[in-house]
Amino acid sequence: MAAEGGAAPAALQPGLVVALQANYCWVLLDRPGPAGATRLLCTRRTRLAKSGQMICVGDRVGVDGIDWGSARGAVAALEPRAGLLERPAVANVSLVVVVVALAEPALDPLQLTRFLITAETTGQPVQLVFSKADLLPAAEVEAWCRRVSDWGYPALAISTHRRQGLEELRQRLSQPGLAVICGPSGVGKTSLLNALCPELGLRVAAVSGRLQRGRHTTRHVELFPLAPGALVADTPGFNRPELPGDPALLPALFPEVRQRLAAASCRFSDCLHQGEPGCVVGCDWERHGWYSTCLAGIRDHVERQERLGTRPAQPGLRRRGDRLEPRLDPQLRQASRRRQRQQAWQESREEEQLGSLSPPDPAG
Ligand SMILES: Nc1nc2c(ncn2[C@@H]2O[C@H](COP(=O)(O)OP(=O)(O)OP(=O)(O)O)[C@@H](O)[C@H]2O)c(=O)[nH]1
Ligand SMILES: [Mg+2]
Ligand SMILES: [Zn+2]
Repeated sequence: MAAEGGAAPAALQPGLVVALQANYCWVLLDRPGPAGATRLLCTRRTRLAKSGQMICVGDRVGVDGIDWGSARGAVAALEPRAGLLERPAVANVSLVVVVVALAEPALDPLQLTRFLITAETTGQPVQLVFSKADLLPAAEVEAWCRRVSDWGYPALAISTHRRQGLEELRQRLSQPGLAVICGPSGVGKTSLLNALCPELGLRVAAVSGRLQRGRHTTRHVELFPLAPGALVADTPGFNRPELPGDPALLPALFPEVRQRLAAASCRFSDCLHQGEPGCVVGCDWERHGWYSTCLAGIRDHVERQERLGTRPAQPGLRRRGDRLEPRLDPQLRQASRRRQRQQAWQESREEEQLGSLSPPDPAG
């Protein structure tokens, strides 16, 4: 690989990060190189690492120092991102597909709400998919679909076993852009990709234990082409999505609130819609209780951070030891992959130990 620095910089080869592997990433080049090479295993230039810029699957990058013989190179530039899903980390997302099973594991509306909140933080369209429709009577499937439609999410009910709903899903995923499939472990995210593209032959595994939880079969985010210009990301399942760090961000992440605020504005500009007299959002919507639970969770988290002195003193600044540093653009912030790995590992340990009966912790 070429040395860093050097004389006149060679033109960068543009490409897309399709997978990460330890300290390397796989880049799919926009234009094939000599002998038709399209995928390069790349390191990351130290100046990118020093600027704190994490590379995510879905990032558009510029590669230099290419050794065509061994199909290796180095990522030297990172293009600005349009939409970032924080966990699982995927950049330039244009559609977030939240998949939850109707059974095995049982559908938990609060957990689903937390996935929807995470999906909404991208600012991109969200498609809800109910998997394993073969495990419930049709009337119950329909009841779930009506219920979430009232939340603002028309859902697709699918079954890979019965090949039900797959063509509708294929159409949705074949739109140009990058669709990311996320949801709890064991709901059948990878199975549905296999059903759409049998040639992928991705690994899936049966759910296990009393609670029929997933076994964290998919370990890495990876992009697959589904149609011209349409990529789909399979992601590792996890069970407890985090909530935003600021209570004021929460209302806009609920379609029910957005819809009510579009029709009339609230009397209070900083209203958190907790049933105050005169609040236009009110409490007469199904998820209001979970909205309040999430809000309380975020507030507890903020209080805990303030007590421990780990809360940023001012927006735009963050505490590092006893220093305050400018907060990086959240789009480019170094997300703590290690923390996410630890959490996934912890979750799989908990599940191995027969799973716990406690509901997801609203404080994240
Ligand atoms: N009954 C039923 N089971 C299904 C269906 N689709 C997938 N499964 C089963 O669900 C289990 C988990 O499937 P996976 O595709 O590995 O689940 P995943 O969401 O990718 O799980 P992680 O990779 O751990 O996040 C497997 O045993 C599948 O056979 C379905 O439509 N109906
Ligand atoms: Mg999987
Ligand atoms: Zn209000």
